[in-house]
Amino acid sequence: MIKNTEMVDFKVFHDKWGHLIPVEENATIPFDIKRVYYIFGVEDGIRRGFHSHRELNQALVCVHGEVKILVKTPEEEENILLDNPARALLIGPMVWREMYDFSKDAVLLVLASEHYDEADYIRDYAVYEKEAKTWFKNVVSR
Ligand code: T46
Repeated sequence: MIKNTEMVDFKVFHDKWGHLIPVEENATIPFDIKRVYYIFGVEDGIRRGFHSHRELNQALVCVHGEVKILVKTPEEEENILLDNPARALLIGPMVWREMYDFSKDAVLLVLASEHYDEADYIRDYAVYEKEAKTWFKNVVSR
């Protein structure tokens, strides 16, 4: 995995009535969960994201359908298929992300460590690249 990203497998409780996955802050997910949002109904060919966060930690779970995520730093990049409600992609600070190839039925659930703050976004790739190069040089990443 590239720096500041990680996959987490959730414990699934299976029984004859179906499946259940509990998710707890600072346990299953290694941060406080202050915000939850979900993305769905994304049309064919749409690509979203195109930004990084300065501070935010997030866990992305495709709870239905599938979606691909490009995660990228100035040094490396990876494309990850999310197609399992029992797996989360953790994305830490200063990682560029794009979400694409949403299946029609995809529901992408996101658990976030902070409330919404537009000032935490870096939406210009050139600005991101400059800040991220310095950040990765100076900060010990997870
Ligand atoms: C991320 C990826 C995975 C809010 O008002 N509150 C919120 O909590 C969020 C997430 C968004 N918004 C508003 C801001 C925009 O007017 O919803 C609109 C769409 O947001 P955005 O274009 O940022 O959506 P994505 O899919 O490009 O990115 C989102 C998150 O914003 C971002 O943090 O990492 O999903």
